[in-house]
Amino acid sequence: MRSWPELSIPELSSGFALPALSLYNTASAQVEELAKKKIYRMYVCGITPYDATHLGHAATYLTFDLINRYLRATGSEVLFVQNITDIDDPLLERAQRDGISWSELAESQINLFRGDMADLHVLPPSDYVGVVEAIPLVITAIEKLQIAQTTYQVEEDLYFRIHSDPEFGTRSHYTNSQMLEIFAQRGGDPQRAGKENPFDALLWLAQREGEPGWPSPFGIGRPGWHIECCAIALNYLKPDPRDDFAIDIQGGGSDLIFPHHEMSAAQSRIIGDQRFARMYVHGGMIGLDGEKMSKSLGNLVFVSALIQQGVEPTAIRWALMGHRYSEDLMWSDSLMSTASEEVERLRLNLARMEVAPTTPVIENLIAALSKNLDTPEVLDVLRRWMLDTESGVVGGEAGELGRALDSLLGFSL
Ligand code: 5CA
Ligand code: ZN
Repeated sequence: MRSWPELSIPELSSGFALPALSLYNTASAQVEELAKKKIYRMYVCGITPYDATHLGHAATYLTFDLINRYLRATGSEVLFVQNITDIDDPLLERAQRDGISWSELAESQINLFRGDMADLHVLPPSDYVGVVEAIPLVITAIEKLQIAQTTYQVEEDLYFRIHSDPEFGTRSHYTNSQMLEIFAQRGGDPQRAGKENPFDALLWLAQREGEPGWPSPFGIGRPGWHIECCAIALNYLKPDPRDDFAIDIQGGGSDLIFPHHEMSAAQSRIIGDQRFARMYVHGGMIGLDGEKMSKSLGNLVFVSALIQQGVEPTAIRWALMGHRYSEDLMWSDSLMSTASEEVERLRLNLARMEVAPTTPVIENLIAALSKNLDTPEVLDVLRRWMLDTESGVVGGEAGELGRALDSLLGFSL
């Protein structure tokens, strides 16, 4: 699938040393340093294209963009892959409700998403992969699970024995009853008769009447959700078999911790004979009117609507950076208007002939980012610099700061 256009990133001057990036790893429940490496492999779960792009999506992709930008600024290469769940139950349900074809709905939403990501200055993935185009890879992945004797059939559908992975559950840390409840809420089928274990994951769903299907050795049907992400990640990120983990970062919002990332990791472990991700990094949920922003609730604020109202994308980034990525945020219009004012003030300060010293500002914002993306501190560092500049402190170089803000924060000023 076509990605969105590449952006040029100004180089940080070599005078700035970037410490190793620390991130909160859901699997270890600790903030950990990501050891310096030449190549990082990052997989971020992409949209199901039927209601793009709301601020929850924007927050999640902004988080991984900041990680991408930081790791690239250290001089490393970042292989970054993202999927599109362009066939799944919710997409089919929405298409049916609206009386359009699922593929047209997906295509229009993917186009919207690409435009929004480009507007938001999110660096594009090295590979942007739809599930439909990845079906041959999914089939090969399922065949590997079959060879390892970890699959079984329930009627015409195929399941994975989740406990084939001895580490099942260790990435998400929920109790059995919590897992049961969440699994049922997030697309799982713990009650289905014929399953060996309630948590076993659907690998291949036989074609249902009125639904699309693709030929496979397991019959005509379509992939289950979790297998799509591990098949795409393992194929496009090309893990090094000598590494302890197939990839460095598995990312997404915290709604994916269980079952999605737990199940993908379990399947991947059998397919690749390697532990899946070194770190599981999750963004908090963005909400509106007291509830998580979600398509099913319909309480959405769209990036495209904000931009149409004249909000500048840098202000959207600023507004979302006001809270720590891992925490939930209740959105309000006042966050947007304050962010727009602060970004305008930043622009005016960068345009001054004389500005307060900039090198320590860049050092401080690098330090804040390195500490589990402390973006509230990043904004405070910039606010202190604006105050100093406005009160007549001199000695800085606005161009140097503007380039650092572009390269590390994706600000276009
Ligand atoms: N296609 C699957 C992942 S394979 C999916 O979850 N799609 S999604 O469209 O529902 O979400 C896309 C990404 O945005 C996911 O990483 C999800 O965790 C994140 N996300 C969804 N809603 C929110 C929200 N309200 N706040 C923050 N992130 C969200
Ligand atoms: Zn996913």
